[in-house]
Formats: sequence, structure tokens, C-alpha cells
Amino acid sequence: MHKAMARPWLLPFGLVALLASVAQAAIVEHTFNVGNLSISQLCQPARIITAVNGQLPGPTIKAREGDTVVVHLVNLSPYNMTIHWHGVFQRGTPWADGPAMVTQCPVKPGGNYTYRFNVTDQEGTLWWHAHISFLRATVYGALVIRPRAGAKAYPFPKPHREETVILGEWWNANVYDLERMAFMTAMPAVHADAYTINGKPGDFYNCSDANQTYKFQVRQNERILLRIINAALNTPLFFKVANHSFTVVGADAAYTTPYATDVVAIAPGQTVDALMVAGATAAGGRYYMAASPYDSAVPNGPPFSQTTATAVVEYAGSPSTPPVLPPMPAYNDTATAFRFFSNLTALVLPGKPTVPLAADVHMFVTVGLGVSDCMPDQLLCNRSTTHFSSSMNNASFVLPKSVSMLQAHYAGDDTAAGVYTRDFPDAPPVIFDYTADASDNATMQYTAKSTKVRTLRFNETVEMVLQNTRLIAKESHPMHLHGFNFFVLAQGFGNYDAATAVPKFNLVNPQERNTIAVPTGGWAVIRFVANNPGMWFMHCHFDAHLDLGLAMVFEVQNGPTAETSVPPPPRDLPKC
Ligand SMILES: *[C@@H]1O[C@H](CO)[C@@H](O)[C@H](O)[C@H]1NC(C)=O
Ligand SMILES: *[C@@H]1O[C@H](CO)[C@@H](O)[C@H](O)[C@H]1NC(C)=O
Ligand SMILES: *[C@@H]1O[C@H](CO)[C@@H](O)[C@H](O)[C@H]1NC(C)=O
Ligand SMILES: *[C@@H]1O[C@H](CO)[C@@H](O)[C@H](O)[C@H]1NC(C)=O
Ligand SMILES: *[C@@H]1O[C@H](CO)[C@@H](O)[C@H](O)[C@H]1NC(C)=O
Ligand SMILES: *[C@@H]1O[C@H](CO)[C@@H](O)[C@H](O)[C@H]1NC(C)=O
Ligand SMILES: *[C@@H]1O[C@H](CO)[C@@H](O)[C@H](O)[C@H]1NC(C)=O
Ligand SMILES: *[C@@H]1O[C@H](CO)[C@@H](O)[C@H](O)[C@H]1NC(C)=O
Ligand SMILES: *[C@@H]1O[C@H](CO)[C@@H](O)[C@H](O)[C@H]1NC(C)=O
Ligand SMILES: *[C@@H]1O[C@H](CO)[C@@H](O)[C@H](O)[C@H]1NC(C)=O
Ligand SMILES: *[C@@H]1O[C@H](CO)[C@@H](O)[C@H](O)[C@H]1NC(C)=O
Ligand SMILES: *[C@@H]1O[C@H](CO)[C@@H](O)[C@H](O)[C@H]1NC(C)=O
Ligand SMILES: [Cu+2]
Repeated sequence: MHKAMARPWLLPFGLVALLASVAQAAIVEHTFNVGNLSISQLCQPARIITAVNGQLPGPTIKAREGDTVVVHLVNLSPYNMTIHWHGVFQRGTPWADGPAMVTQCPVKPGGNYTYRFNVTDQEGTLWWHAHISFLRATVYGALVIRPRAGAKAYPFPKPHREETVILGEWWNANVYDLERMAFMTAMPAVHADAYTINGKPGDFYNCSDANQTYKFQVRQNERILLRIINAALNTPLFFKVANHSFTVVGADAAYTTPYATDVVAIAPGQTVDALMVAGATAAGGRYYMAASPYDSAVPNGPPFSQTTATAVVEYAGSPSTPPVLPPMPAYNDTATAFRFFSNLTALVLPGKPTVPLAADVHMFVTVGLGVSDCMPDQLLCNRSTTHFSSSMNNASFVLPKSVSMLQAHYAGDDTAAGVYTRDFPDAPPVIFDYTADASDNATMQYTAKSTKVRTLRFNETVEMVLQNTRLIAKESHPMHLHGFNFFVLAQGFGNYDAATAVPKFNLVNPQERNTIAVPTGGWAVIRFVANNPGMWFMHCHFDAHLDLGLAMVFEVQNGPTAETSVPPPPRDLPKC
């Protein structure tokens, strides 16, 4: 499990530390005007989407480790809005995390809010996205954190160039209305019409004009750092470049042991940093970069778009020959996805946190789909058909409506008692054969709605076994934790069995992530240290599942000092 590959590029870290100590932290300031953008995709008539500063994807935030990021969100759109800084620890700034009704009330149309936070103790690729409704389908962008001392401080050969590669999904529909309809009917929303690379679907859709294919210009033998982000709402993706291979050096803004591969698997919410050498044998040429879906649902889930997004990697001075398409894995190629996900290990660096060798809190949490009663505000919920739900430990999460959970937490126990309960269970209500077809019956599928949190003392170490179920369908749920990175000790298929799993725990160099694609019909074990007081959302990063309740919240209590306590809310925190 933890065969570290050879490290060909070890750098003198004393030098890195010296350079780091003299670098000054800066303030990186942006104004995000969120508003209407008229755009034509897939040869459809122009439609109005919600976007930041008239761009799809939105602007890239470029910072160095230790910098302060300040973003003024000005909501000129007709919708309530919040932005989440996906993967940023937000230590000491829990009010800037962004999930609607968890850490803040939304910014109403015409309103504004300033997010202020430091990007400390993390380097690599993160991203930002709307955290309300399905609006992140078009409100998203990259957040790149470089080392303080510049590119020389990368623990891998300095790239000649860096490129952001944001994978997304596009609908020929209003995604706000889609979310409303999916919620009110408790039925899955229709699937995306296209996948995209840097906002563009590429040449394999029934429409071609010069504007719908993204192009990367490269020079022979250049070493390019690809910062790959999966911003799709509901679809894990396979990523390849024809006739090129990669060396993965980071994931979720944590360095990895260099890992050689010609295919990247990436679930919604995840990022992968991969070096690619422009060394295609025939000098020059044009090659497709491609992203195609990984559909892990068994039996088949709702239909998904069986299409491929492409961009073109074009060598300088090359003739305009037709590009070559790489052979993509089959949509159901779980073996390829698992090989990639399970083979990554951390690059252990001096001074970086290492995996806790023991845990104070042990949780066993089932993750999956189910059915619930129609809620009063699900106005179109048909009582005579199945209405879908999803849950963790059979508790299907609903957001509060009148005040955010962090505000309730900060106000104290009396307020909190009316907003959430502290009874999120450490184990499912019934122990059963989680992944067996025979367990998928009406009794096991039923789940009730609630707003439950798990309260943690400051600095407790938590171990969580995430166990996917077969209820309705097996599926690889990408589980995302706000406020922390976690270490991935082990993962596998079937029901978790401590007797065989514990001896395989990687306690040497486990990968560190903020989003784990729990194997379909399988399990993963994660550990994190609750050293960040606040209210931290943990949820499936498929918006279709989040909306149906696949979530919970960690309430992390204050530590002994002011620095380890939730600070007062910023004065401009939006009101409900
Ligand atoms: C934005 O577009 C919506 C239609 O989607 C429209 O109702 C609204 O008036 C537009 N707002 C502005 C400021 O143009
Ligand atoms: C953020 O960084 C600035 C500058 O280094 C520092 O003054 C401030 O205390 C930091 N804020 C938090 C919440 O750590
Ligand atoms: C932000 O909101 C405040 C309070 O409503 C208002 O005074 C200010 O002008 C707004 N700023 C912008 C840039 O819209
Ligand atoms: C293109 O159109 C054809 C015929 O209408 C259809 O069969 C095919 O699925 C479409 N392809 C895409 C990628 O939409
Ligand atoms: C291509 O994009 C540019 C800039 O966004 C725009 O001005 C132009 O009209 C577009 N062309 C087509 C054919 O859509
Ligand atoms: C490039 O990739 C294509 C598709 O896999 C393959 O057919 C072709 O032989 C490759 N060319 C070279 C030069 O490797
Ligand atoms: C993938 O799907 C194909 C075609 O539907 C099927 O023949 C194959 O058995 C599936 N493979 C796996 C691993 O489920
Ligand atoms: C990766 O994981 C698979 C198991 O899925 C294993 O067979 C393989 O040897 C591992 N190593 C590499 C380098 O892919
Ligand atoms: C509700 O579901 C039943 C059973 O599938 C179906 O016959 C009926 O038409 C549905 N009603 C509505 C309003 O969609
Ligand atoms: C449903 O599945 C559970 C778990 O396997 C089992 O205990 C129970 O007896 C089943 N109920 C029915 C009605 O089949
Ligand atoms: C957190 O716990 C670790 C040991 O588990 C300890 O070394 C550290 O000092 C604690 N941090 C704080 C701020 O209490
Ligand atoms: C926007 O949020 C407020 C709470 O801050 C809520 O009352 C209102 O219904 C929301 N509007 C929409 C369109 O969701
Ligand atoms: Cu899910």
C-alpha cells in the first residue's frame, strides 16, 4: 500500500527554509462582481448565466503561501450567493468559509460581503466556487498557492510553465431552476449537456466554431505544471493527453510522492498537480487533452452524458494537422480509477504535519442514498412514487433557515438548541451487510431529515471510517471536509473489516486531501486533528447528493486562547 516510489528530485530543504524565512507576506485583493453573463455554448442561442466578472471560469486567484487573500463579493445577480474557498483551512477565519447557512447567511441580490483569510501551511492548487443552489456550475475558478520563495521552492523540477485546467459541466438550462425542481420533486436533476475544459466543451459536440475549444500552446521539451481541478457538479472524470504522460506531484494542495501515470482520475472537489513534458516524439503536432466521465453507480444510476470534453495541446510552429484523441477508459472502469486514487502517497517534508498515530474519537459512518418522506417545502414531491434522499449514518441533513449554524454556535447553547442537535451518531443505527444487494430493501432505505452535528473538543484527533452502502445504488461518493485536510490511511471494497484493514493502515506517508472518492461499494479510513474551532461542513461533493442530505457538520469547540477561539463575526456578515 505504501510503496514510495523513488524520489529523483530531492532538493536541499535547508535552502528552501532559508528563502522562505526572508519572503514577505502580501495582500492579494480582488473584487468579484457576480452577475449576469450572456454566453452561447453548443451552438445554442445565447443564454444568461451567473458568473464572476463576466468570465467562465472566473478569475484565478494567485497567492503565495502565507499571503492574506481579500475578496469583495458584490452580488449583482438575481440569486442569493456565497463563495467557498475550497480546501483553504480558514484557521481563525471560520466566518469566511462560505457554505450557505453553515457559516453565513447568503449575500442577497444587491448585497456584498468581504472574505478575508490567510493561505498558510498549504501550497498547490485549490479553487473557489459558489456554495448555494447549483450555482457553482458557473460560479467557479482556481486558487493557486505558490511557495513563498517562488517556483524554486517546489519540491520537484521547476516547470517552464504552469497551466490551469478546470474541468466542468455545462447545462443548456438555468441551473438555479434545475436545483429548485430537483429539490421540490425529490427527483434527480437532468444530467449536464456537456463536460468542459476551461469552460469550453471542445470538438466532439454537435457544434463547432473556433470559440468552443480551449488551446494550450507548448514548445518542444517544455516541462508544464498542469493544475487540474474537477469543478463538475456530479461527475468524476478521467483525464488524459494523447501521446503524453504525467508525473503527479500534488493533490488537494498537498505534495505527493512523484507518481507516474498516463491517466488521472479526479472526483468533483479534487485537484491534481501533474507535470507533463512536451516530448511527443514527432517534433510538433497537435494532441487532444480529454476528460470523460467515470460513472461508478452499480446498478446504473441516473443517466449521465456519455461524451468527452476536449482541448488541444498545440506545439509551436506545428502544422495544422488534425489532433489525435487518446483512448479513454470505459465509463465504468473502476479498476483504473482505484489504481490512481489508491496509489498516491504524501511527500513527507520536514516541518509538515504527519499522520496522528492514534485517535481520540472513532467514528464509523455509512454514506449513501435512500428515501425520505416528502418535506413540507418539497411542494412537487409525489407521494405515490419514490422520493430520493441521501444520508450519513442514516441521518439526512437539512440546512437551517433562519440563522447560520456558526452564528447559532457563536451565540451560545440556547440559540444553538433551536437550530441543530448534538446527536450525530458515531455509528449507524443498525449494523447490516452494507454493500450486499440483499440489504437494499425499503426498511433499510428509509432515512429521516434532521440537522445533527458531532461536537469535538479542540485538538481532538478523529478517525472516521466512511462506508459506502448499496442502498438504491453503490456509488463512489466524493466526501469533502471543510476546515481541515485529512490523511487517508486505507481504502478498499466491500464492508470495512478492522481485522484486515488496520494492519494495512499507511502510518508512514498517507496521502493528505480535503476530498476523498470513497470507492464504490467500499470504504475509506481518514484521520484529522480538530485544531480549528468553528462549524465545518462535511458532505458529498456531488451537488445532487448534497441537496438530498448527504452531509453533516463538525462543531469544534474553542481552545484555551483567543487565537484558538472563534472570533467575533465581521461587521458586514450578511443577515438572513
Ligand atoms: C439578469 O438576468 C435575469 C434573467 O435571467 C433578469 O431577470 C435580470 O433582470 C438580469 N439582471 C440584470 C442586472 O441585468
Ligand atoms: C493573517 O496574516 C497576517 C499577516 O501575516 C497576520 O497579521 C494575521 O494575524 C493573520 N490572521 C490570522 C487569522 O491568522
Ligand atoms: C456594500 O454594502 C454596503 C452596505 O449595504 C454599501 O454601503 C456599499 O456601498 C456596498 N458596496 C458595494 C461595492 O456595493
Ligand atoms: C450529435 O447528434 C447526433 C444526431 O442527432 C446524436 O446521435 C449524438 O448523440 C450527438 N452527439 C452529442 C455529443 O451530442
Ligand atoms: C468568440 O469569442 C469572442 C470573445 O469572447 C467573441 O467576441 C466572439 O463573438 C465569439 N465568436 C463566436 C463565433 O462566437
Ligand atoms: C499517439 O497516440 C495514438 C492514440 O493512442 C496512437 O495511435 C499513436 O500511435 C501514438 N503516436 C505516437 C507517435 O506515439
Ligand atoms: C462495463 O460496462 C460494460 C458495458 O456495459 C460491461 O460489459 C462491463 O461488464 C462493465 N464492466 C464492469 C467492470 O462493470
Ligand atoms: C496501484 O494500485 C494497484 C491496485 O489497484 C496495484 O495493483 C498497483 O501495483 C499499484 N501501483 C502502481 C504503480 O500503479
Ligand atoms: C405520481 O406518481 C404516480 C406513480 O408513478 C403517477 O401515476 C402519477 O402520475 C404521479 N403524479 C404526478 C402529479 O406526477
Ligand atoms: C432488509 O435488509 C436488512 C439488512 O440486510 C435485513 O436485516 C432485513 O431483514 C431486510 N428486511 C426485509 C423486509 O427484507
Ligand atoms: C494539540 O495536541 C498536540 C498533541 O496531540 C499537542 O502537541 C499540541 O500542543 C496541542 N495544541 C494545542 C494548541 O493545544
Ligand atoms: C435568500 O436568502 C434569504 C435568507 O437570507 C431567504 O429569506 C430568501 O428566501 C432567499 N431567497 C431565495 C430566492 O432563495
Ligand atoms: Cu454522493
